[in-house]
Amino acid sequence: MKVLLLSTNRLTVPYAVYPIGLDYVIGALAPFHQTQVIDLCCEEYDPTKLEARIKKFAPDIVGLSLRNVDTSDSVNAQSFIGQYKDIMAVVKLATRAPVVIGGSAFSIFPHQFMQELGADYGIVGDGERLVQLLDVLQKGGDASALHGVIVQGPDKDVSVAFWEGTITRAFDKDRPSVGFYLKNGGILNLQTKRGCPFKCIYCTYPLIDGHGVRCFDPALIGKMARELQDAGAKFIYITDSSFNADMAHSIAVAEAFARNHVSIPWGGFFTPKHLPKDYFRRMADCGLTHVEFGTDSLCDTVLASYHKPFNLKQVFESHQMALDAGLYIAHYLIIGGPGETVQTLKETLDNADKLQRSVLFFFFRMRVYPGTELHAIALKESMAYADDVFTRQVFYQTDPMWNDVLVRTVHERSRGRSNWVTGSGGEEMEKVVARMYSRGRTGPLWEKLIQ
Ligand code: B12
Ligand code: SF4
Repeated sequence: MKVLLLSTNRLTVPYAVYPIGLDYVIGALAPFHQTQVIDLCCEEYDPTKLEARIKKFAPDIVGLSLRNVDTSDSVNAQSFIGQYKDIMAVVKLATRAPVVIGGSAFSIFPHQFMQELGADYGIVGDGERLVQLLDVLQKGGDASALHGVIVQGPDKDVSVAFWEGTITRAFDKDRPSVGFYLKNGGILNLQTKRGCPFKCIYCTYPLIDGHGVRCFDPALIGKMARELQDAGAKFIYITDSSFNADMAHSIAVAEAFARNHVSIPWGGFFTPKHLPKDYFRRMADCGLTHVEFGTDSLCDTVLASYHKPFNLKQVFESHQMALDAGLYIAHYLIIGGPGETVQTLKETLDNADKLQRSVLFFFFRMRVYPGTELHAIALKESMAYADDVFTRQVFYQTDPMWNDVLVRTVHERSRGRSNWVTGSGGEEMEKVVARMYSRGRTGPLWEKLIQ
């Protein structure tokens, strides 16, 4: 079949992100089907041109990749649902081929997206399973019987489903869109495993990738990293929910980078839990440069309330180890979730002062997603706003006055500190990053803010 895959993400905050998910979808489809990718991040959006391109390819099936529902940032709030509806309208105008939707945004809100966009099919979880859906469609079978697949029509219960075949990434350096990412920051990304074993109250990641950790073969990952470098990447971002969730695997991957002579800098998300003493030193020896800690709070009471798998002592120890290894460090904090009070906020800000040489990204309030413990808490606390978390970008709140206090307190304390950033920085940060990329700078660039 001729399969058109459309990456609908056009967000360039904090920077444009290579649509790695489609590489995996193509990896599963490639031996059996002809695929073409249109990446809407790489060009000025023009519905007429898009319609013409779709007509020219004349697909038998269209796959829409939906990455972000919204910015998940209460200070720079923006929803993308309207944008996806517009794109869907163009697709429908251009072709009568069935449309399948998938991607992280879809996996979080499958029923809602099916209804809003009027797609024919949806795949929750691993997109590799598109190959199974196409097989059923070609044979005239019942697609709704496939686990993790939704069809248009009456709602059926659906939960994340995984691909049990070999996971293969079909990265093609000659795909026209690759050049766009190389020119705009030079960051290409890499996945080394799927899933996260932890259970933080607000987190959607288990809805997308599951709780079970599925590690990829380090030898293959090392080769892929080298392929990205040879294609011209200037930085590799590891997309795993938590790179060190499986400590031994993360070390094996880093060593595979070294064996494959990967010499460009790389980074990813880490959990500041108990680490072997030489962990970051070994990582740094294999080229790791940027550590992004999903810290959330610097107060033990709040960490416990958020169900984080670490305590404050471990945050400071991990930070020090990363510092000693000469790494750039960022901490992501979520202010105002369940358990936050004036006192806990003060404790977090006082402790933030003690974290030397790092960037702190402050997100205010927690975005409420269905299927998370936070959603159950919000409903239990009778928060009227918690029943429509899709179309409204809903954030946990106990009292609106309290939210103002949070934001004001952090803003006052962050005055004069360029390394304390609100959310992902919004438009202002987007402009600065774009300007630096146009002058040839590469990588995530947040390290420039370190004081
Ligand atoms: C790594 C990451 C980042 C990194 C990306 C770095 C980089 N260079 O890649 C950084 C930190 C920069 C980042 C930024 C943001 N992120 Co982010 N990020 C992630 C994370 C952890 C992994 C994404 C990833 O690459 N996964 C690996 C690939 C292989 O998986 P995938 O894309 O989901 O694709 C699979 C399936 O979804 C499916 N699939 C994909 N496309 C299609 C298409 C079809 C047709 C089908 C059938 C299937 C299918 O098949 C693929 C293979 O199985 C996810 C959480 C998660 N676990 O998914 C959040 C996540 C995607 N991010 C999210 C958000 C909100 C953001 C930001 C908007 C935050 C902000 N305000 O700054 C920005 C947006 C950036 C941008 N320009 O788009 C949300 C999106 C959902 C939502 N809440 O709206 C997520 C889900 C986290 C969350 N809070 O819930 N992010
Ligand atoms: S460690 Fe990170 S990815 Fe894992 S559950 Fe907690 S917030 Fe989610």
